[in-house]
Amino acid sequence: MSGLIETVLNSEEKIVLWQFIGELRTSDKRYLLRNDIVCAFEDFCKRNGNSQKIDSSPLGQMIHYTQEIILEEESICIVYRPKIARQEVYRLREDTPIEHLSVQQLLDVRDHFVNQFHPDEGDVFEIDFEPFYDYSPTIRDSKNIGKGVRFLNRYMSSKLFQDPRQWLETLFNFLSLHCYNGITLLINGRIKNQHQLSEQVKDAIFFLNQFSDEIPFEDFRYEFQSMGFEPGWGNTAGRVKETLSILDELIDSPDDQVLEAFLSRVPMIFRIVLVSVHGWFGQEGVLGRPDTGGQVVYVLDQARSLEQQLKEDIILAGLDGYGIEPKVIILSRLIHNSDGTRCNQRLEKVHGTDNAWILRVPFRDFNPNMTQNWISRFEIWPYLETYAIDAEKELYAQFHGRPDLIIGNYSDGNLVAFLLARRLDVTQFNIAHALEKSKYLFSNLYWQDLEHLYHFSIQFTADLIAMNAANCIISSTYQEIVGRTDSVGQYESYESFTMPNLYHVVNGIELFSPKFNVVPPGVNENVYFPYTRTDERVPNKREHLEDLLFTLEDPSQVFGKLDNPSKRPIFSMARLDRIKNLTGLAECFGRSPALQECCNLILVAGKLTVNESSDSEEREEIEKLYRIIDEHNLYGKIRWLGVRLPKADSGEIYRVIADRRGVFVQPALFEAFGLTILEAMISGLPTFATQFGGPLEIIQDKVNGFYINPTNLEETADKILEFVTKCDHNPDHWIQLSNKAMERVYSTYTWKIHTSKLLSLSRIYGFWNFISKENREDILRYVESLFYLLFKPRAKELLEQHMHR
Ligand code: UDP
Ligand code: LCN
Repeated sequence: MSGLIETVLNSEEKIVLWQFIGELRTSDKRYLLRNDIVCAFEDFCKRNGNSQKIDSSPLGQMIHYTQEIILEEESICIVYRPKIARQEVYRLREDTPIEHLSVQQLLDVRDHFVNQFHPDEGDVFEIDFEPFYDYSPTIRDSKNIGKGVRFLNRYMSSKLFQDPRQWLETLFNFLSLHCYNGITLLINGRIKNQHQLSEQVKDAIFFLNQFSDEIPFEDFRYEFQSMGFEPGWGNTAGRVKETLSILDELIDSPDDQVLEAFLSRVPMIFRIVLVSVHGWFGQEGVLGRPDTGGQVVYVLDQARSLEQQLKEDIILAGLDGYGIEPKVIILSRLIHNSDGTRCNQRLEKVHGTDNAWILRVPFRDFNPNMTQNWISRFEIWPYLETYAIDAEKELYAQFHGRPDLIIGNYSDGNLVAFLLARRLDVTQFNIAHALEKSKYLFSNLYWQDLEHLYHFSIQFTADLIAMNAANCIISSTYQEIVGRTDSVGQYESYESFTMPNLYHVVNGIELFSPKFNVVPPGVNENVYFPYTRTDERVPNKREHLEDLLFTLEDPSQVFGKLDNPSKRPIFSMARLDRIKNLTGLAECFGRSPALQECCNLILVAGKLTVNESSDSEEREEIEKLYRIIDEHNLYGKIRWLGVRLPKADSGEIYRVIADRRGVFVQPALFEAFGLTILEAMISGLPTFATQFGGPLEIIQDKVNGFYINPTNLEETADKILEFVTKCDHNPDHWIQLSNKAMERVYSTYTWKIHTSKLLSLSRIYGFWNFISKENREDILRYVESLFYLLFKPRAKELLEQHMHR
């Protein structure tokens, strides 16, 4: 048992604990999550004049690490998380010894809580991935989670180097594989086996010693070829010699760093597919629509940056003269009824690139009412398997062959990436962007009630399939994987959970697997840059946006006329979905006359009227926002822009707010990462962002921004008020914070850092895929059975519902 719990139960604090539990029982809630527990405990301590208990006492600490409390008739069940990625479950009764519960028992307790525990009807299906992770090593220390590649290199090198003869053969086979459109790369048939490889490498280094470093590869290409070497080692004698020397070291005295250095140079990635299926995927006029936000921004920026980096790598490898051209394809869906967007266009070049494309493949017309139109990400499942089959053919045609790497995005894109990678035998990477399971609280426990709206039974199954099949998972933050000491990670929430009456997951993902790597995104620095760079800003645009934000009277675009447009602006921009919680920010502002006294609230959200939307959450949020404005009489204090801004304008808008010394607030109930936070910060805006999710890692509280708890409206208003009051007294305070925000983004969140890391990973995980293929087959077979036996029948059922709509 945890020492801390033992201390509490063996001391007088036990009485206080039961008093607290007694108080919890007086409210209606029987299942409390951490935020509820901490708030209730703070309240309890304050009312009992015991505020010092909150943090410092053993009971306070125990509460701090308690993630869940389930109030049973005569006992309580607590889910205790003493460490990152470690969960313990206990049942406590007042006069009986504490009982330790297993994961299975916890899942039964949860089922029981929702009246779905039916042991007499037989056992529930259990999903357990643990036995399948024997193909892979596991990281021991949780602080190394997310640095998988480092660990993997060490593991691979120690394994490979245990048997040098076998290792050399593996290396030889791997090097013999590489070619591009019929052009052989690296080594040719003159090197017939591993022994010759080892000898020829030394001879080649000796041969290269006669040239000075800058001599181009072309000058010695033919002699080099006769020794068994083909292009791909470098563009100059110096670079070729360096690469061969690394290989020589890898053969003679290998270690993990040499392995990484060598693999990072192997020219094996030229053609990349980024799968992003559901959204309105376009370059203009799509942002702010339901389901289309940061993922589109991320994938477009990533595609641009990948193309650029691949070009640089090709030049460095000496391959640019051979007709070798990188190609990046963003695979999305073609939407026939495209509502003024380009989503009905099959092929579109990505702006600012030579060879990056959006390839849109339509869903098969099972049901034209659905498939010709935009389909919510929650409804898309029945169309994905056949989509993958069709997309495979189109990709083959576009690339004139197979891609070298497939990166999935979001649950649907990751599932398609799995199907494609399996069929094409290509390395699969996943990027979650957002795992809905963490976004919608209790989404698994109450899945049956929510199924008609969200179909989580299909989505969570798809998530399990794709995340376990992937060779590598890219996450934007560490907390996305395993949270922090006080919060559960997004992937961690898939470790064990119940879908009552459907299945129990007792081990859904190995969090300590080296497949996890944190590679944060960047921000497009041509669009989002500091407000201080006045010479790069376009005066007309600035004036136009000032008018739009603060004064323009045009009911078709803007709601609200400000009484005093010169007050400090509190700004937010997001899609109008429930979790983004723009309505929560309006409510917070509405309840604080002090904040209204010194600030205006400016919201940019895609729409103004319910008639413009077919999305149920969006319609509800629109109605709610009008209600809040009315209830708190916010007329004259708020402006709500229902516009979809062109990209360049969305950059300038943050700067205009910064000109007026405004602040940015991101009030989401949960935010997986939060690109708007990077955009606001790089523009120089002091930013207040939700403490639930990724922003916790982007911002360092009170150093370069602030955390807010969007469920605590009063505290949030006070935090903003405290800051703006300080800035009113001392304008330098705003400037100091603004500078720190900009520094934070430039030092940590750039696309250049992202892409070089991603490409290095793709080579290393590609190599691992090559050497571990056979060992991975059993996990892939298990994954496939979940796909065919669980996913497909449920997706088919959904299709039938669609047919009857
Ligand atoms: N965005 C926009 N107009 C809007 C709403 C959002 O241009 O009306 C952009 C915003 O600038 C950001 C992205 O959409 O680049 C939203 O990304 P974020 O990661 O913050 O959230 P998501 O929408 O992906 O959940
Ligand atoms: C989806 C989200 O919800 C955001 O939090 C991320 O920033 C975005 O995708 C890009 O990864």
